Amino acid sequence: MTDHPQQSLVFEGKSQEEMLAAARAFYEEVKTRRSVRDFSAKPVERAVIENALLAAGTAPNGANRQPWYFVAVAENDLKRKIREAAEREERAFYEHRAGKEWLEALAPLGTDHRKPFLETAPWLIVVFLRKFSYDDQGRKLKNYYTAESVGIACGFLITALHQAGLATLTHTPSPMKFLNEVLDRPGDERAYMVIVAGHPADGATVPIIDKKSLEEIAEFRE
Ligand code: IYR
Repeated sequence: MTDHPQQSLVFEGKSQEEMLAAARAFYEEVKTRRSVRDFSAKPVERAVIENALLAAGTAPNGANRQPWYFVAVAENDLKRKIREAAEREERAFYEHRAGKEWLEALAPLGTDHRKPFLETAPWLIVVFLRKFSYDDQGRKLKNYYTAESVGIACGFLITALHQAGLATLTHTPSPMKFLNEVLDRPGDERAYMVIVAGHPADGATVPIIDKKSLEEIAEFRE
């Protein structure tokens, strides 16, 4: 066992009925989330984003190194720079890098290199992955399971934003190195994802797609 200080777990249990009702209600809620590509310019107050980021920061992660850093961008000039750089990368992706199979997979989504939402949406949350931490003396420490940890934090973030009543898009321009430059982040941080957040535009549409059934994604061995 460890010498590290411990405290009693604070855990609110539920009855069987409450548990099933809560599990169902959560599913009903999260299944209404859709990736939105058509945003309104309607502002979202910073405190909403702050709380969603606090929720993201509670994610389980390797050795509690919390290997993430979030830059929440609302500033118009920065959003424009991000859009311009992302569209340059995306153009190269759609014209050269993607290949036929990938383009076919994307066809139902109707995406192309144009990313106007990067300027229209009130918030772009740029998520960085930190391969290393630094202790009080500035010594470099390895972080662990960084991709898993940051992925989970992004899941929390998207879910927090959704339940707050916001639309999101997980955007992954590739390569994302330009984000370090535009946002002045150190070279040992890797841009992981851009989460676009705001209100959907009036009349926004989303592709008709379906989710796999439980039988397709899971099995039980009891
Ligand atoms: N990053 C590109 C392409 C793209 C890739 C996947 I996989 C998607 O699910 C959606 C888009 C873009 O943002 O257009």
